[in-house]
Amino acid sequence: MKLYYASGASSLATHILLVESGLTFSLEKVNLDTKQFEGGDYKVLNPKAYVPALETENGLLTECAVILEYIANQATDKTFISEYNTQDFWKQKMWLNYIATELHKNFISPFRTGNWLPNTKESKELVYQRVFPRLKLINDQLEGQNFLINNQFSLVDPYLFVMTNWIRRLDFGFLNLENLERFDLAMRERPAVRQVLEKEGKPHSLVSND
Ligand SMILES: N[C@@H](CCC(=O)N[C@@H](CS)C(=O)NCC(=O)O)C(=O)O
Repeated sequence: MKLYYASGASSLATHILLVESGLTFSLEKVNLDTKQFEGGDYKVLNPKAYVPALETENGLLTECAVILEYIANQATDKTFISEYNTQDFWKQKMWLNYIATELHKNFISPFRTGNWLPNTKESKELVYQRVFPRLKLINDQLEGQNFLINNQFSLVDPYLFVMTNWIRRLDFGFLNLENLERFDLAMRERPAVRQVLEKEGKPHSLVSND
């Protein structure tokens, strides 16, 4: 498997789950500004022109939530995804979809080309207004637990971690989101998360791609 990623982008979630899973994979860094990677024009490979994308024996997969589900299904550790058609399985689906549609897309600036984070005071404020109530809902779910479902690490947590990492990057702070801060710190304690953050290094710029 080969993961196409950009530092600190939503691809971080898939990168973390790949390391957690112990599966063999390689990495290909994509420059989101130029849409180039070492192998050439990324748009030719993935016409959606965004990350993550995962090259698999089942073809090129896109959409972060789907890739997370794919990795969890390939892993020998079966704790990342619940058994099909159980209550927890559907809970995981709901949270993945919630993070993808209510959070991920709302973190994106409507004033930029591409799907990237806001970089002006005004756009940051607008994004904060949109994401705060949605983050608060998750914060309340996390009362008394470190991970989103049954206090056990699962495929949804790396995706949520991308969001808490963006809270930090955008300097939003965790006021009234203290459970989310605790979650973020618990994630940072995981060896896989540390390893991936170190490997990805400095995140993709907030100032380019306007
Ligand atoms: N619907 C896609 C959205 C992916 C997406 O928005 N990726 C962003 C990074 S977080 C990206 O690559 N944007 C390209 C750009 O801004 O040029 C998914 O859920 O994976």
